[in-house]
Amino acid sequence: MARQIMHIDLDAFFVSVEQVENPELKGKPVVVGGRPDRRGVVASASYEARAFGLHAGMPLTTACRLCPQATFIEGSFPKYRAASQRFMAILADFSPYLEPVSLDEAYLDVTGFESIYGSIYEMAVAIKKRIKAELGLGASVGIASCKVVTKVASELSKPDGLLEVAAGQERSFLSPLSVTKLPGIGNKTERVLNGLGINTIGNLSIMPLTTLKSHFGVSGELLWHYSRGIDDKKVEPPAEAKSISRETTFGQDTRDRSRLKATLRYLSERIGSQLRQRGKQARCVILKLRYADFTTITRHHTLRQASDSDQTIFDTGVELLNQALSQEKQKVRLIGIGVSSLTEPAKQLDILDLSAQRLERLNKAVDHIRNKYGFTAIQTGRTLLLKDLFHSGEDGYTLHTPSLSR
Ligand code: TTP
Ligand code: MG
Repeated sequence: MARQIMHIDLDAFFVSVEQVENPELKGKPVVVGGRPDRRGVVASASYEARAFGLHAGMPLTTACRLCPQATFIEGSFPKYRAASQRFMAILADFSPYLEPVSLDEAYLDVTGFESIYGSIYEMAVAIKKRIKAELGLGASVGIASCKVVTKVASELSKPDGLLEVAAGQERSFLSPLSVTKLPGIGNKTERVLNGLGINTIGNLSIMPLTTLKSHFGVSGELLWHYSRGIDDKKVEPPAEAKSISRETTFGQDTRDRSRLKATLRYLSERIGSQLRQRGKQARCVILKLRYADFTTITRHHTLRQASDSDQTIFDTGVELLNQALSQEKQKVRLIGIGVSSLTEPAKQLDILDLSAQRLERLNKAVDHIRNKYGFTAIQTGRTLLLKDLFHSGEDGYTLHTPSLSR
């Protein structure tokens, strides 16, 4: 039996959440990502702003030049995360076969569900209605027999769209569209394809498989299948994250050790708190630095014993930072820290290791207060310095990252 899959993606997600909170922004050019005089890029642009050429990833300064009348909003990740959780909960009510892809995007396997809703199309209408009624947000939905076609269809139908591609029509639906509509085709791949005389997905679908493989390796095979509307991938529940990382860009490049360390301390605390919330420990700590000339390096260190302690993550990060700075004289533009090789916590702490037990109790107490009163309710001496660097909100400092990641 042919599968029936939906791809659901919220329209101008971050901006729309702001418009729900602030209805006078509806119907206007709005940008979330930061104030125009700051460095950074557009995270989300309203469709009215897109009419001026604005899009995600564009530097804010360019966005402001093209559309000075737009409202620029810093954005608040916790708000978007909360909206995302409610969005996913609505989808999970419709089918248990849910695969969240990002905050505002998910696949739903709905094979056989037409008996409940009359048709899959009607089911999609019901999903859109609930999202609108409960969250005030617009969603676009693609329906087809495989994931890649649903994704192209939802994108094509935006905003507030609904597009169903009938079984058997996958290839003819894709054929006239530009190759850039296929997921995974960035500027570089597009240039190579154009060089081969391929502009539409139809052009791509008649290329010999061997030609595509010779240019793109295994991805060539994937492209060849996609172009014919073939994608066997299942809708799968999310795998557990294999790593956690946090990073931020500085307002001004710096080599000031106390600033760098204060930021590292804050990021380490956020990671420690995430680890403990998920009941995980990490074996590997990774430091990321981007220097003034945009050179980016990562350095990692494997711990002898897995840990979820802020202090251990921070200490390891500082060691890696000192090593890196001794080899490079440039100022730092971005600093990030991450952990990987996540494991279940060791069953029992060594009962003789009183300091480890004390540390665990302290971490628990801090997490408890932060869950109740917000992340900045407790600050360590070192992170207090950050007050001058970042805006402090209820959920912590607002970091400057292109994706507004926590
Ligand atoms: P998208 O779904 O790609 O974009 P969108 O929802 O703003 O607009 P639409 O789907 O209607 O085209 O991304 C979802 C959110 O993810 C977006 O609102 C903001 C965030 N995001 C970033 O922070 N940085 C980015 O570069 C992109 C593409 C998205
Ligand atoms: Mg979206």
